[in-house]
Amino acid sequence: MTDRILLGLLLVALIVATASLAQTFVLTIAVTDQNGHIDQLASQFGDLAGIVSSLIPKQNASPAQSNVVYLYVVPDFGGSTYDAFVLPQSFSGNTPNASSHSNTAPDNNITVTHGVPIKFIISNIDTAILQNFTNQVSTPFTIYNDTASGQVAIQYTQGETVSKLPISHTFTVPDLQIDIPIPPDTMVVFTYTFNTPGVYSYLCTTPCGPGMGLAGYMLGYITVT
Ligand SMILES: [Cu+2]
Repeated sequence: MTDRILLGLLLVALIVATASLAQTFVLTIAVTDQNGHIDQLASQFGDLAGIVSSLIPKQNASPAQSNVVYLYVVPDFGGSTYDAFVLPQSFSGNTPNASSHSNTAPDNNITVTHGVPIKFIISNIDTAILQNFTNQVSTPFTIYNDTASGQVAIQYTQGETVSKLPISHTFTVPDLQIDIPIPPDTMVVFTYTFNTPGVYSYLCTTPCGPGMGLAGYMLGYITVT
């Protein structure tokens, strides 16, 4: 019985508090309104609960999945010679010690949704030329390069052959025939639609050091949901 009274009192207090909050809100709108449309605004903003909830960031909602994936290629990211694919959110400015087995590998795993075009933007700050790349283009891509005469974008279309292109690394998904060459000091952009949910490894096939084939460095996983 006492519990019910307490609950009732709490409910009344809550109603009073909400009502006074509503008044404050309407008053604020009235003051800030310069056109004198107070009544209109008041009725327009009558649904206070709806307004307030729309103003509060939905912190518990799952993060919106972006259809753009930004990826850095960072030479010596894990210490000397340990090059890596690095997600912007994982780049802290510190160098993880890749040769230490006790060290947790950086998270460079990517999650995307199947059936929608995903744009990959890969920024490579490595200036090393480690291999010449030759292959037929399966997934079209564009290489952006800064030259003495300005920025140059070179597009590679499906079916054409790339011949002896000097590269630092590749972005390769063996299961999906994605094989994108990454020349030194460039940005490489391509769009791919993953059709089947699953987990796919992405890696660099250029002999670029001990980061090659090492999860968190030149190897990561793409989860397609
Ligand atoms: Cu590499």
